[in-house]
Amino acid sequence: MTTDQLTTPSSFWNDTGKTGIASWIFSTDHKRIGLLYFYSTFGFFLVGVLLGLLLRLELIAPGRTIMGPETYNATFTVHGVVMIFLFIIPGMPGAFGNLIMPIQIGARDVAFPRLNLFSWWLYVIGAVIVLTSLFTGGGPPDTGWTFYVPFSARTGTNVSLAVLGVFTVGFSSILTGLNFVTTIHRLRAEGMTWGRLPLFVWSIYATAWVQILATPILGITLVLIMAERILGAGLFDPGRGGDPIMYQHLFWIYSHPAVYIMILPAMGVISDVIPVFARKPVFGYKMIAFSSIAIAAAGSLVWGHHMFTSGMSDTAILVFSFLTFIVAIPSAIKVFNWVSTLYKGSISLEAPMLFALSFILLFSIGGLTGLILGAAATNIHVHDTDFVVGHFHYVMFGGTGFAFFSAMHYWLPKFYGRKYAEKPAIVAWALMFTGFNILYFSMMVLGLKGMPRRYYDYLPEFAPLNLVATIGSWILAAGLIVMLVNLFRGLFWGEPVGSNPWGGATLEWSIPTPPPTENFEEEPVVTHGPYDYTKAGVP
Ligand code: HEM
Ligand SMILES: [Cu+2]
Repeated sequence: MTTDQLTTPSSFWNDTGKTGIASWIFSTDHKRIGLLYFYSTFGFFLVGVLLGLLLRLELIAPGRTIMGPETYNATFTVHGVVMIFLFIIPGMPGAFGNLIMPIQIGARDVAFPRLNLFSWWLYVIGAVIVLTSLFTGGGPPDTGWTFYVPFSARTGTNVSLAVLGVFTVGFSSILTGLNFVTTIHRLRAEGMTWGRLPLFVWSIYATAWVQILATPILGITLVLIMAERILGAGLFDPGRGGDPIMYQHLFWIYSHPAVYIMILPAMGVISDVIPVFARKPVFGYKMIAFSSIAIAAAGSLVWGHHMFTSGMSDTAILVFSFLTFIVAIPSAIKVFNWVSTLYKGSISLEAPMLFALSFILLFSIGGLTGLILGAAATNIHVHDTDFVVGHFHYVMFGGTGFAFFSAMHYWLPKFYGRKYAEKPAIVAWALMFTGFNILYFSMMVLGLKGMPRRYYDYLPEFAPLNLVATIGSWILAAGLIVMLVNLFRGLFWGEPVGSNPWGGATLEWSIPTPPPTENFEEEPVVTHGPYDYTKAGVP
């Protein structure tokens, strides 16, 4: 192809009307909004990475290295808040949910395009409020991303503003959920039955319900913190008849389901990437789709596993522990089905697939260590140690992060019309995979040995592994830089790609690259399932 891809007359890059920056920040096109979300959430990911590297640098040796205890507290809090509320929760639905889901169901846009734009704006406003909290009032919050009372009610740092920012971002998440549920119910093309929905759409659908049902609880909880701080309401202060444990319940009733907002769309990406690069229909389509819903439902009942040491009753501990084990079943079903899809496939190891395969391994390590934490007896020993930090980075970074990178390599060329170079992508993947495991495996071992989390200093016996972990973080960062340079150089100046570079059978591969403004010249009539590769490239 010799023509400049981005100037194809009908491409969404040229839709007329507004120009310049206004054509982006006031656009109601789901593709433009998807890219806005992509750049804003991924930008915050990079901010979070920088803070994470600073944490690791402080921990390279015992004692003070680059920052004192107060700064360390603020740094891990802002690292956590940025990564959770500004990157990983809004990232996948906002960026790839928006870019891909409407096309995969054969729609021209989401059900409420203007509400979609409003959601992005709310996200930006919330993010700006969070950033403002760092430089105003008593300075950056130092409570940890969980804002636990009574400390969060008393600390002089700027918790109120940070909480208001997170509250605003939460609204954005609820509205996105409503928009996506409506879109998937109402805007599927003719022939796009529920049994033909790509698994990514199923996962976005399950996620959207969690966004709608769980996020309001976080909203209320955050408002209560503000009431506590600003009005002295005494809701969580035992001195005034309040109950601090109540806060933990309210917080985790949202925040455990929120981990499914983080991981379900990632599982959807993997379910779409694995069959394409194994050149085989997905194994157990119905079970994968059903397990997304099962995870979303069962996951709503397990929040107490974050509170085993809080003084809950033995009955509550037993029930929450048992229910936690139940959630492992649908997750394991997915892993089994992905591995079965690989079995006897003709596997092609390009970048999206390498990231997807590492997702399976890293997510499995994250999930299995989650069971160690879910069992009350073992939990007590590793509670609040680096074992927990290792565990959740395996799930959130090794899982969702790597799935996000897979999606970036797999889907972004569709929107830019150009592709990254394969060899540097593989080098980047190898560096990241190696660095990641050195970093977080060391932290898990440290946790088992008793190294507590959220401390800027530690006993000398923990020094060697902390040094190893910090070196791991540099290898990881080096891989990240190679990936970014290669990916963006490719998207803007790389080799042009056609409409279906990977041979996929879902609808996004049946329209031109880059997609036209309204996706489909005429409404598609879907005649086959999403993994029927004999029909690749046709609706
Ligand atoms: C290069 C990348 C990263 C590095 C080096 C890093 C490093 C760290 C370290 C050392 C801590 C522990 C602080 C402590 O307990 O003393 C931490 C905590 C945390 N990280 Fe990361 N991290 C990275 C990426 C991520 C990602 C991608 C996510 C989520 C998407 C994430 C989410 C969190 C959260 C939620 C905490 C807990 C904060 C708290 O205790 O309140 N991190 N990180
Ligand atoms: Cu949980």
